[in-house]
Amino acid sequence: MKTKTQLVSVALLAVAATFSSCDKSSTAKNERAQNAQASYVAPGEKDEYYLFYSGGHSGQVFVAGIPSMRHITTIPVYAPYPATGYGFDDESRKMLGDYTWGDVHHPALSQTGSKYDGRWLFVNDNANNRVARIDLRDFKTHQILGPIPNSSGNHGSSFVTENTEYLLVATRFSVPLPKGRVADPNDYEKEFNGMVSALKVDPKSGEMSVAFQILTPPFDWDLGSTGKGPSSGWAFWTSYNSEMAHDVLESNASQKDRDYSAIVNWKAAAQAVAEGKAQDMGGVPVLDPAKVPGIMYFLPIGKSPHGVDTDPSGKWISYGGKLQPSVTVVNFEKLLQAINKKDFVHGGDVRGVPVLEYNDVVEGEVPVGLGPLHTQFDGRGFAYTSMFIDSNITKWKLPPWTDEEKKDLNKVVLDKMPAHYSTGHLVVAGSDTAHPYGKWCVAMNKLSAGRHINVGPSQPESSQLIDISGDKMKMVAEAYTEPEPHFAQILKVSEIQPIEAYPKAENTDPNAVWDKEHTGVTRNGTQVEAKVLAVRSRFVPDRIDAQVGDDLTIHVTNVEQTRDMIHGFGLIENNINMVMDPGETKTFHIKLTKPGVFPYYCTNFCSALHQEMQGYLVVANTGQVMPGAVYTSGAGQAPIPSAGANVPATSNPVAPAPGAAATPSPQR
Ligand SMILES: [Cu+2]
Repeated sequence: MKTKTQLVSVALLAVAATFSSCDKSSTAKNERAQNAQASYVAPGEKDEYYLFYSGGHSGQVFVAGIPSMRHITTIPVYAPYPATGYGFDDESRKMLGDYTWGDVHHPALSQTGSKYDGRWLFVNDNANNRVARIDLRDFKTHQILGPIPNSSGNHGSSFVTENTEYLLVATRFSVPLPKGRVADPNDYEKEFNGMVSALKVDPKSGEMSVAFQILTPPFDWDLGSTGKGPSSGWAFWTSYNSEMAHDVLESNASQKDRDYSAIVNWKAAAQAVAEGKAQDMGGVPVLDPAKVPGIMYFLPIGKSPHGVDTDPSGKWISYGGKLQPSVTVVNFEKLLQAINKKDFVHGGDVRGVPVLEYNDVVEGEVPVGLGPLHTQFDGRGFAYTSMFIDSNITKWKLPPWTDEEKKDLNKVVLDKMPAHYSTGHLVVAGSDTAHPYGKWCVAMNKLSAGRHINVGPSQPESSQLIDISGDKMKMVAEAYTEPEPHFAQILKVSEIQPIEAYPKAENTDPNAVWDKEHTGVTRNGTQVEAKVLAVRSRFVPDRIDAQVGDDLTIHVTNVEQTRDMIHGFGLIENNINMVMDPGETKTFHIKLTKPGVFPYYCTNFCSALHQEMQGYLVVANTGQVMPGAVYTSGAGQAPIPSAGANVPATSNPVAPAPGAAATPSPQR
């Protein structure tokens, strides 16, 4: 084992090597022209793939095209996004709950038969223990589940099973459970616990619910991967802090040469729950693996492993050894044999969870270099590992290996592509399915020092597009990436057909209005409800009357059925901006507290007369009725105002006194 000082000097050497290697990456002029052609998408032409990349603590998901690498849209998930009105209407406000941010890490496309089915994209929130579902029919967030009970730090998430039966997620932080219980961190080992959770996904609607959980020791679960083929029904997680330290983790959690991977039989766990073997904790059936054998095993993996990735065949599980210069390849068939034979480390269970013997199940340690984090696969037998310290992508060959290769696994390391700098995640198109597209790999770099023109202390991130179709990797393009990129998914554009408008026939909102006759404002006591229609280039009605103290609800239907004909409803000084796509109805509710006349206007450019698309919310004082106020229907309808009832809401300091002669304007 290397001492800490040795490790640091190795890291420093690596950084030096990185800086010298960037010279090698500068490409000759004709090569640059070829690369430009490979990633060039001419005006009017379209990209071949979607890249869905996580926006980290921006709380959003960003979509870029491949090969152009152009950022083409933002899907707001955990943070309000005025550009699409997300977080302003009642429905999205309710989804966001009390939070205005999230920490998106690992998007996962839904799968059927270990293949992307183009239905949903699930993304985790590490910060507030949630998972969201984006529908690829409209590229919008439709559900946010959580905070998940008994779960803190939803980092090892979200990983879909082969047919999207479950999303499997695990905790990064252990806390006293159930959440809300207080214990002293000094009693960490005794009082704190982690959890692996299975979230059920409704096969029709995609609706997620918490199905069951498995209690774990207080390790910090890091990343996960689901099985397929021979490893169908299984899932794998890495951990750091098998030392169970509660402070100075930088050193205290890096003591052991190996940390545990959790090997979870989720099918057996689901069966155990069905057989009533779980106990309720915070409303969730929780399995204790010490009492329910056969659902969880531990496998020691070196050192402070980070990524774990199952190859397309489902046989080889690759672990990035963060603090050791190799990727550990586990042979799942050997692993299953060891489990079936109960071939465990003698007397070496951890809290009742059997520990597998490393040498029984490991096929080899591939010497990829320094700082291996994540591995992706092209479906042709090759693997690509992101090297955080070496700052490159290393291509290597999956087993089966020849005897000669086994003797010296340096022989299976085939190519290295410098990346700038400190590659974190990488994604190969379709890598987590049984049918990768191969062709493109995107390296998402953590530090991009000097890759862009200077915009101040916060250096823009960068992602790099690598052609992996040949023997040697080829870097063809680089693009700015919105912060903060973690994992991504790549989907072929031809595999989905998002809608261009919400069909009128599918709008089931009871407050939708499609013609002028059904629009209007009703008043019941202090409840005022406006049904507004938006069409190029006006709102109907373009006047809404209410009073201070009223509960005002406004429903706006965009009656357009033409693609991209979007209208906004921005209400001045009331912090409201709804945006309605064609055929969509949105609602917001507001308690009126201040009198005044508040213009509302279309915030999304819609036509030559977009500027004219505006109206007035007239908020009179309590009990005061404006003479022009119109209520179309409803019990408790406001009385038809008489001239005597007209009392100005506020006195106008510049208006002439009643009866005074108007001052002639000198300008006319
Ligand atoms: Cu408009």
